[in-house]
Amino acid sequence: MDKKIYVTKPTPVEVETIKSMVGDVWASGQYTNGGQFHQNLEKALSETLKAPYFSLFNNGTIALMIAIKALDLKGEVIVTPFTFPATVTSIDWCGLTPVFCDIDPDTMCIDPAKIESLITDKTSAIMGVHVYGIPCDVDAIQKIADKHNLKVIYDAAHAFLSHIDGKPISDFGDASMFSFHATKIFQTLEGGGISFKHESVKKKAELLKNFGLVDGIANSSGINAKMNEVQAAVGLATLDVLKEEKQKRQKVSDAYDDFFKDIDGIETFSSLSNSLQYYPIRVNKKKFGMSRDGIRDELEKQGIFARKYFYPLCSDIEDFKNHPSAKRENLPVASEVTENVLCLPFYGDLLGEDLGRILSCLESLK
Ligand code: T4K
Repeated sequence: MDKKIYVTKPTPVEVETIKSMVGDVWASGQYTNGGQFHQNLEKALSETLKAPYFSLFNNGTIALMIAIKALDLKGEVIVTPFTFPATVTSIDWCGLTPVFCDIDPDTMCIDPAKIESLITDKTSAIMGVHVYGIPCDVDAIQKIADKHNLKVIYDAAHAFLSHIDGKPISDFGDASMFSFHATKIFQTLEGGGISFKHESVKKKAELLKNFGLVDGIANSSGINAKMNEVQAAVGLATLDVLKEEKQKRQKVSDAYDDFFKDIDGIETFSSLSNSLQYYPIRVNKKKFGMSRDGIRDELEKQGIFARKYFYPLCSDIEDFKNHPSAKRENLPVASEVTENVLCLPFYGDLLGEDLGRILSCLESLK
């Protein structure tokens, strides 16, 4: 069989560059706790994301939990079920209750029109996900939050390069979390970052991520959520190659768009997202003649591993499924979308033979 093609591949950095940077970390003798690489990366990302109050963390999931704690959220958080489990489990791990809200059929993000009916006297926040980097309806969400005095957190795990009419995605909400997992276009092996709206909340998060220590003494209930120096070094090296990776991914995205433009029953989303993180398609089985699962299986037979991000819904997770908001009848759009979306392989190195293989396999399914 031909070589396997996976849904993604880490953004390539020359191994010699990594060896040299890790060598520098080693030579410095400072491996973690906010060393020079951490400081340099935090500053560089703050500039890249145009996020003045930006902090680094050891992964995106813990970063979300820190955002919840730093904003002092309590009770219930209204959240989309169409996301990676980490969005919802971070709420649960902080001792809060996730309340599921249906999604918009066009953007697949939380539907603002369905939020207000879920607000109770226990609601403290709305957590939207810019899924696949497609921005949530941030204005409508903020209006609801202002009216009911709620905080807004965005899970921007997929939205590193996203912007709305030229405004950086980190401008919206009280906090936006970016994942720097190895599968993300900008990566630090594991890692995450948060852009905060207010400096005071960033300062609190900085304490929480380092055991709550002030001058070596814990004065609040913190945790260890620090990014280490090797992660930060990988991040700095990855930033240097980001432009090239973006250009290549844009070409892959254009090639997919071109292929799908005349195909009935396949919807694409590149016009809604500028994150270049995933290439999702939505399959209309009746019109295309084959289901999402059918396409996935056929690709797999050829060694091409597309992924059902995000199936099943988070509202189907055993620990959450008995909450009234988790009932399928309350989530009709999400229930439909989760059955029909498939993320095709998407990364710069696909250009050429591998992309050709995927397209000819898809061609044979038409
Ligand atoms: N919120 C949202 C909306 C998220 O999507 C995520 C994570 C989070 C929060 C949490 O952020 P982190 O705590 O992770 O920072 C992957 C990632 O592990 C996860 O970060 C990501 N979302 C999720 C959508 O995808 P899996 O279980 O699908 O990963 P895995 O290991 O199957 O990797 C997918 C493919 O990538 C593999 O088939 C091959 C390739 N790959 C993967 C790794 C790890 C590589 O080529 N090299 C690698 O090192 O979750």
